[in-house]
Amino acid sequence: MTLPFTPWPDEMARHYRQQGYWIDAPLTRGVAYQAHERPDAIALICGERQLSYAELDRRAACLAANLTARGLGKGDTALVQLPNVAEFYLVFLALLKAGIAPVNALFSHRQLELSAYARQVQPRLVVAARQHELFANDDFLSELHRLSPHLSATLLLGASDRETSLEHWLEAPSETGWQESHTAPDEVAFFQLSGGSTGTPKLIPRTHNDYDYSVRASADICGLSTETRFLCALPAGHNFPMSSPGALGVFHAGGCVVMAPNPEPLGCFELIERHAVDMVALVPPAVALWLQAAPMHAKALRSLRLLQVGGASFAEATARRVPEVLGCRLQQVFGMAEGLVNYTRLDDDDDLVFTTQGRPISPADEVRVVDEQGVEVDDGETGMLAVRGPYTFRGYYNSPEHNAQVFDADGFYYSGDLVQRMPGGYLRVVGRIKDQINRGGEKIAAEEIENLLLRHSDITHAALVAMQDPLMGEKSCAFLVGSAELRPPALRQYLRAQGVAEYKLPDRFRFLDALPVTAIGKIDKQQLRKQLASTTTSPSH
Ligand code: J2J
Repeated sequence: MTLPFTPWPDEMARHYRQQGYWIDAPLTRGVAYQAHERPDAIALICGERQLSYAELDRRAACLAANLTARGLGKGDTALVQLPNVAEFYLVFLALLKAGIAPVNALFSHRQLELSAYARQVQPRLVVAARQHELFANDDFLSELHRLSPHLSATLLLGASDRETSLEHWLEAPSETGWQESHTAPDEVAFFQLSGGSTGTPKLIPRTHNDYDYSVRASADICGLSTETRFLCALPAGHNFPMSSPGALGVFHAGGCVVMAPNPEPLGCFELIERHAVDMVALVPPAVALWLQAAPMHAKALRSLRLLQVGGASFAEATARRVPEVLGCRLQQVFGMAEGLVNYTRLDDDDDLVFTTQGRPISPADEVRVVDEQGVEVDDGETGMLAVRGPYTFRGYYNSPEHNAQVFDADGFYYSGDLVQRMPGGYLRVVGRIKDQINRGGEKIAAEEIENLLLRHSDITHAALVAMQDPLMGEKSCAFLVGSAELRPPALRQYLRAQGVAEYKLPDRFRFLDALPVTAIGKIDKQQLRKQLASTTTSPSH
C-alpha cells in the first residue's frame, strides 16, 4: 500500500539522483547514523531530560515496533499533535521507521483544523497530549473516530492508563522480532501543513528523498556540526524549525537540540545560558521581543552565534540591530512548507543579509519571477514567484482543482509571493497575491475565516484583510455586513465555538452597510486595506 501523491517526472528524478541530491535513504538516516557512530552524544535536551542518539534511536524503534505489532504500517497515516517536547521527535522518527505517514498539527490547532486533517488523511493512529483542551477528555476522540472509521489506535502523552499512554508505548519492548519498514525513499514520508489561502487547510506530501536533501543542504549552508546546540522555540512541527536546517539538520550533523516551550525571551535566555545554545530560529515578532529584553541579559547570550529569522517580512532597520544588540550573526530565511527555501549565506556581506531574504538552497532550484502573462521580469522588478526543483512538491494531497490553479504546465509552483530578484539570485519578498494574512509568521487563509463568519445567521457578507501592526507585521480585520446587533466579543466567542485556532480570530471587526466591489463584482479587498490604512488611529474593538 502506498499513499497517492504527484511524483516528479522521471527524467527530473533521474537528474536529481545523478547529481547526488536524492540519495534514496530514509529521513531517519541522520539519527540512525549518529546512533551508530556516536551513540553517547546528546541529541536532545527537554527540561531535565537529556537523550543520547542511541536513546533517541532505541526509543523510536521501540514505539515503531509496538505500532507494527499492532498492525500499523505502510500506507497508513497518523494525526499527531504534540507540544515542544522530546516526544515530538521520538514519535516522528518512530512513525517514519514504521512506514506510517504523519500529519503534525500545530499545538495551537483546534477541532476545526484537526478534523480537516483527519478527513483528508483518514488516520489509523492519533497521537496527542492530555494537556491539550481537546484531549482532556474523550469527546473529541469519539468525533475523530466518527470522521476516520479506520482509526484503530490512540496514544496520549500524559494518559494515566497503560493502553493509551504514549510514554508506555515508547518504553515497552515489543514481543515480536522487528525490522524497520520505512516507506520507499521516493514515496510519501509525511505531510507538511500549508499556510493556505483556501477554505480547507491543504496538506503537502513530502518524500524522504526531497526532504532529506533540503535538510542536508541546509545543514551545510548553516555550518552545522557536532558542536551545534540549536534552540527549538518555534512549534517543532513547523517546516522552519524542523528542516531549515532545524532539528533534522542538527540530527544530521550530530549536534544537540534544546527544546523551548515557546519563543518567550526570558525562558529562552535561561536555556541559552544553561545549555550554551549557539543557534536559534525565530519569527520577526519574537526577534523584536528578544531585542527589547536582551540588553538586561547580555551575559546569558554569550554563546549565541547565529539567529535565523523567517516566516514573515523582517524590517531592515530591525535586522541591522540584531548583531549589535544580540551579539550574533543574522541569517534571513525565506522558506515554505511546499519546498523552496532561501538563505542569506554566513559569509555574505551585511547589505545582503540586512536587505534580502537570501538565495535558494540548490543549484537545481529553478526560480522564475514572472508577470501576469507568465513572462519573466528583469532583475529588480516585482513579479510572482514560481519554482520547481529537487525538494519543491508537485501537488497538494488530493486537491486536483487547487493544483490546477497553482501549478503551470511545466510543473512550476506559484507560491503567491511577490518578489524581486537581485544580482546573484538573491530574493526580496515585497508582497503577496495569495489571499492570506501573515500574522507574525502564522498564516491565516482569509477564505477559511470568511466561510465560518458567513455561517452566522446575522452576517450576509464577510471579508478578512490584513492590517499593518508594529509588532506582528500584520493582524487581521474582518469587514462584515449584517445585523446591527453584531458585537466583536460575541463574534469571537462564536468563532471559538466553531473550534478554530485562536490565532485565526480576527483582531478587529468593522461593520459596513455594503462591501466595496471591483468592476467584475468581486469584493474589493484593496479598497478595504486602504480604508484600514487611512483609519489606523481609530479605536479597535
Ligand atoms: C517574508 N515572507 C516570508 C520571509 C516565509 C523556513 C522559513 C520560513 C518558512 C515558512 C519555512 C518569509 N520574508 N523571510 O517553511 O522552511 C512567507 C511567504 C511564504 C510563506 C510560507 C521554512 N519566509 N514567508 O514560513 O509554509 O509568504 O513556511 O510563501 O509557514 O511564508 O509559509 P510557511
